[in-house]
Amino acid sequence: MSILTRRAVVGAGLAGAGLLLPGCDRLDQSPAFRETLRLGERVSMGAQRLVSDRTALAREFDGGDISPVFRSNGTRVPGGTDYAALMADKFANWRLRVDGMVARPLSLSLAQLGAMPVRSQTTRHDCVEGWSAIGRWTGTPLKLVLDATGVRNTARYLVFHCADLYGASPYYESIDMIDALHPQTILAWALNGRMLPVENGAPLRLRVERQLGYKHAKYLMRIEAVASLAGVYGGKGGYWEDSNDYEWYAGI
Ligand SMILES: Nc1nc2c(c(=O)[nH]1)N[C@H]1C(S)=C(S)[C@@H](COP(=O)(O)O)O[C@H]1N2
Ligand SMILES: [Mo]
Repeated sequence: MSILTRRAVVGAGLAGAGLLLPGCDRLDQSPAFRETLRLGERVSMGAQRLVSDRTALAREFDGGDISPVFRSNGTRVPGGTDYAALMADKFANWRLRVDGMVARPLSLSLAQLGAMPVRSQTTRHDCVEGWSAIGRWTGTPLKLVLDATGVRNTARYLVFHCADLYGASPYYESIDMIDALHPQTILAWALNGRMLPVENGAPLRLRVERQLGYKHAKYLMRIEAVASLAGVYGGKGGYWEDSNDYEWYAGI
């Protein structure tokens, strides 16, 4: 911001408060100057809105608001012998890989995730297919996992690789670092006080509460930090983005 604009903004603020400074009076009359001021305001308000919107919290509900049934959508149980074997021993042999652009790749068991600090939140899930449900999710804040693995600051996205296939393509999703570090972004292993049911993504699913349902990847197997989404599967950042042109950023 130039000194002229800075002075002008201060002057305008005082004018708005009914304390117009005499020295600013003439400058304030100039149409060109007024235009510059309006433009400056628009730009900074736009930037402000962008930042605050992305970091604001999603609404949290009370226990009494929890839906009697949290319906399942998409895959209800991943096919294939690998997932069947994991399910058979209640996910004792399941591991979450965290790799890509990280200093220390990790392989985390459910017990290890459960031993980390926990967050619970009662939120509304909105699916593009036109239904919503309120549930209480409990899990590990994603930020803590990222801190443990040392994500490089050149990484721009996280890719969530899932256990289920749609034909030959695995379900996957991705988010940027603003959502990754958001306090309500958790790796959930419980729903409504019980271990996550298979139909809702056992043993672990993403909750990214400021976005629509399809971003909340279920059946997580691997989180990969990348600089670009271009080389990942179809390149659009998610299964539905690749196959049906869904929006990559599905903010609500
Ligand atoms: N791995 C995987 N994740 C997924 C899906 C899926 O089919 N497979 N469906 C998505 C969609 S469209 C929605 S609305 C939610 C549904 O979550 P729920 O089954 O717990 O209701 O999961 C999302 N995550
Ligand atoms: Mo959905």
